[in-house]
Amino acid sequence: MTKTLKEHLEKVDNELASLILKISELANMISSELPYRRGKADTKNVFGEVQLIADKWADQFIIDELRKSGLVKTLVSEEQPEIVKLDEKGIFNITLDPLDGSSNIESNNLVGTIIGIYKKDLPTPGKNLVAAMYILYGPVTTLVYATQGNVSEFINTKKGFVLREENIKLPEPGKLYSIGGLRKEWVPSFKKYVEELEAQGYKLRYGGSFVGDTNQILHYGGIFAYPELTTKPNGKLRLLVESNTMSFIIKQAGGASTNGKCSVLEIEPKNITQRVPTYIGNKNLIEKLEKILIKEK
Ligand code: AHM
Ligand code: MG
Repeated sequence: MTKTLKEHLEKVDNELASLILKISELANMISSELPYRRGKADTKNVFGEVQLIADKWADQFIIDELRKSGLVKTLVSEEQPEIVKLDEKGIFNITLDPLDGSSNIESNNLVGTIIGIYKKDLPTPGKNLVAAMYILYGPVTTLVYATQGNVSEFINTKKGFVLREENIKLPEPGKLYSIGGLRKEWVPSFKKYVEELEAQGYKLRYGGSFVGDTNQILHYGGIFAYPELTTKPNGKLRLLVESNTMSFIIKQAGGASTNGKCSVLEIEPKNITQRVPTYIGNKNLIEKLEKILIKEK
C-alpha cells in the first residue's frame, strides 16, 4: 500500500514530523496560488533583486502560517533583511527560500521552495541541520526531505503527498552537469574540469532553478554548480537559505558539496546574506574538482 507523508514521518520526532507536515500543507497552497500571483512587486529584496508578487506572497504566507504553528522560534528568509522572530517557545529555527528560481515564473519553468530546519540558533553552519527539504512545483508537485542518512521523495496526489522513493542515493556514475553563470566568466581551472566532463559524455542540463537542477542530480547523478565567477568570486547562491540546505540533502544521498576549499556544510557563516560558490553532486566528482580548485589557487 502507498505510504503517505504522515505515515512515513512516524519514524521521526513528533515535533519535526508536525513541522514537515505543516510545510507540506503550505506547499500545496503555494502550488495552487501560483497561477494567480504573477507579475513584479516593484520592490527589491536585501540582495537588490526585484521581487515578484509570488516571491513576496509566498514569503509572507509561510511566515504567517509558521508563526501560528508555534513550532518555529526564528526564521531567515531570502526575502527578509533580518532574522524574523516567530514564537519564543518554538523549538526550530528555519531557513527559507520561499520561491526559488522565480525568474522561471514568466516562462513557466521550474520553481521551488527550499527549507532548512535547525535546532541551533541561526546563523550556524549547515552541518548543524536537523532536516532539510524542498518542494518542486513541476509538472507534478514533489516534496523531498532529508534527515541524517535518509532522503525520501513524495508526490502530491489527490490523497496528499505519497511516497515515491525512500533512501534515495545518487546514481553512480552520474550523467549530468548543470552549471550557472556565464561560461566566459568561469575560472580557467573550472572551465578545463567541465571540458573533461563533456569529453567523458556528461550531458548539459541547466534549468536556472536550484530546486529543479538539484532534483535532477538527485535522480540522474552528476554535478550542479553555481561557481566562482571572475566577476562574482562568491557566485550567486546564498549559503544559509540555498546552498547549505541542498548540500545537506545531497550529502544524505551519498554525495558531497564544496565551495572550492571545503564542504559547504563546514563553512562558519559570517552573516545571513553571505553568498558562496556552490558545487554539489557525486562524491568522486566533487573530490576531484576540489583538488583541482585548491591546486590552482
Ligand atoms: P532566486 O532565489 O532569486 O530565484 O535566485 C536563485 C536562482 C537559483 O534557483 C538558480 O540556481 C540561479 O538563481 C539561477 O541564476 P541564473 O539566472 O543566473 O542562471
Ligand atoms: Mg533562491
